Amino acid sequence: MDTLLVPADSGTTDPETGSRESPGHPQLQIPSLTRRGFIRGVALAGGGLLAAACGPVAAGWTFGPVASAAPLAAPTPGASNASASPAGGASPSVGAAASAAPSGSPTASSGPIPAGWTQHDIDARRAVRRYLGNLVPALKGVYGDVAFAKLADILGAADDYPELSAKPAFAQVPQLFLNDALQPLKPTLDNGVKVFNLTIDEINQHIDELMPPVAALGYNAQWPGPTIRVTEGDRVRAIFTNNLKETTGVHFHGVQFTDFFQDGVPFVTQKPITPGASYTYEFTANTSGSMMYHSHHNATDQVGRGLLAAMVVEPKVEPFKFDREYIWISNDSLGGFTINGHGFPATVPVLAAVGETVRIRFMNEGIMMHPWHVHGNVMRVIARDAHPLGSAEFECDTLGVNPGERWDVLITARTPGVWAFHCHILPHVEGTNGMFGMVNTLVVVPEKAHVDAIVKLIVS
Ligand SMILES: [Cu+2]
Repeated sequence: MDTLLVPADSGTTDPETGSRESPGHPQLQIPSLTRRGFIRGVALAGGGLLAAACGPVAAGWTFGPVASAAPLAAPTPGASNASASPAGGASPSVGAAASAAPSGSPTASSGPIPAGWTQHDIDARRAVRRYLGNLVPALKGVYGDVAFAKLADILGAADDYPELSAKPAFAQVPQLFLNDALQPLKPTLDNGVKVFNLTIDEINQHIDELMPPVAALGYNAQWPGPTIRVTEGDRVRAIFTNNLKETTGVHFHGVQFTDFFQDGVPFVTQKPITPGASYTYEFTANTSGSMMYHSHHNATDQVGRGLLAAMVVEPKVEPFKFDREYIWISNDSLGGFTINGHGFPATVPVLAAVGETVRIRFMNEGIMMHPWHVHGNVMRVIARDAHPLGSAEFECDTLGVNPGERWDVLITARTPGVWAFHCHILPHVEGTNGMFGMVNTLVVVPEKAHVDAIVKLIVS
């Protein structure tokens, strides 16, 4: 089983403590792909796309109840994203925040608008161009000449557009998640206890490289924080050092504690963790499944700003068979509608070869329900909130995940293609400037070697 993938950030993990150094600005370098002669070469610096990424933004991005309520209201045509400014402005709605920057610059598109199109079409296409970036030329070797010709036509590759020479949007941001396989948070052992050392930090989070980074929070300077992965029956000790200027508390969500003072709720089971202080939680992971850890103090604000992460307790004997595993944490506060701390087109695709089965662990750390819909494929739902469904397993293509819930699904890839995979509350995913926010894809390729090649391309 490959525990997925994905672009490791350039941060480093201290082997002793598991603490991560913040990687700062994007460091990923993807080598240029062979252009295969379907366009003429263009030397275009990807730096042009990074122009907006400078200082962090605090004011105007601060999460508040007014902002959170905005996406639930009927969107006002033309007001949802085109006019919003994530860098300034007063309290943009989260919907506006999620969609404004990536495609809000019509001047970025050049050339005439094709007959029958509007600026919406130009912007919508550009978002997808940014999502795929310079992976597009590689798709010829994956899907073959006929399919590739169609894709190239759909994207207008003959225009030799700038994004064709740039890394995919998801490779341009730091702290790409799902990388615990590459840089796991390794515990130390103390008399059989697995000891995890974590920090709670103020960070600058790039929801999308075209957006100014947002002033966020993160465990070990990551949003989401590093996955804590243990085995059923393990004794776990998690030591958190609070580097914030405010108090906090950490709750392990889904753990069936035997000592309620480990439950992480300030003023119920503990005093809050003060700035500069450390606090130790210790418990036995008695049950297995998909769990989370997050702030349980001023949580609307602190979780909304990024104090959220996955905890996976492996069973002693894994009853399910799967080839790859993805953690999919949604949030809908600071930075808009995000999957693992990023919004489309900076979301990281799910990859699978035909015949492979992927396990996705949906975790909702937000304040709204999100119905995840996969195109062209079927999800077999195997567990809810770390409880296997057994004979109640079912299949669907749209699965609502409420705040606090974890749902585990298996998808067996059967048909090659780039399949949309998105929240189906439409204001969370698409606006007048095209798709944004909670949009991703399931990329099914014919051979496992194709997955390996794409991963290598991404992480190299
Ligand atoms: Cu949604």
